[in-house]
Amino acid sequence: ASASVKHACFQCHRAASIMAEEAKKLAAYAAVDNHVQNNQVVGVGSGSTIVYAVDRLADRVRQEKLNIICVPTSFQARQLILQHGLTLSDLDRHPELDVAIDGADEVDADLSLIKGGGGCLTQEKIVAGAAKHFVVIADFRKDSKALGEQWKKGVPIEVIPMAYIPISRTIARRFGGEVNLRMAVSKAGPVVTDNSNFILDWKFEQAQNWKEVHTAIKMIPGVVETGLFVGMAERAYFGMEDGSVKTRD
Ligand code: ABF
Repeated sequence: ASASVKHACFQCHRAASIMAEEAKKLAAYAAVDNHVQNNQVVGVGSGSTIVYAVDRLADRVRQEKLNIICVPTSFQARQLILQHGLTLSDLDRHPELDVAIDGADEVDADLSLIKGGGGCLTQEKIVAGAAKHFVVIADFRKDSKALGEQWKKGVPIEVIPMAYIPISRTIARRFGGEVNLRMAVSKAGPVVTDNSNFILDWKFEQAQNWKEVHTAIKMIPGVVETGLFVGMAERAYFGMEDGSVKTRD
């Protein structure tokens, strides 16, 4: 009996992850179809959901013969752009973007986001901030009323390596909760970002005024950026379990 229970759980897990992948694709396709037009400069986010957006973008560029220039938010995004044969640029040549599309770890009712589960938050925020429109794509698991409801790993914070201990102590003292240095999967050392920095994950205990907290954390010497994106996203697309796409403005 226990073997069949295990088997059933594996099947459920597999069905749930297939559903989540389908939901990511729905959100990504909707965002690319609604927000990308010919002759635009597009910011390309990071993570697994953005892979579907780049697939769709590349299909549209080929089929509709669009002239699109892409600015990446990470090494991963850069590779995706190149692998799909899209035109790669940067903020030196294209400091103003028409739209940036990116994933998120959690999106609350006010469109405040936690980002940086993949460690690319600083470049993601720079690119989103340079765009006229910033659009988020996510599956139904990222949709929440208040930050922390769904994403349990905390707020990622990129820091200068030599400062990670004082910063961790200051955040825990002032805002409560627990702050951990993010380690590589091998546990051999810390995760190092595309900017050669470390990532702290702050597991907060209660909802906060995210704008104030973000600003206060940014003021701590050695903090490069926080994964709190407040007042930046214009719209979020959620792929839902029933195959629909939900939007939030
Ligand atoms: C990036 O990728 C990050 O800011 C966020 O942490 C993550 C979302 O990844 P996924 O699309 O794989 O859920 O956008």
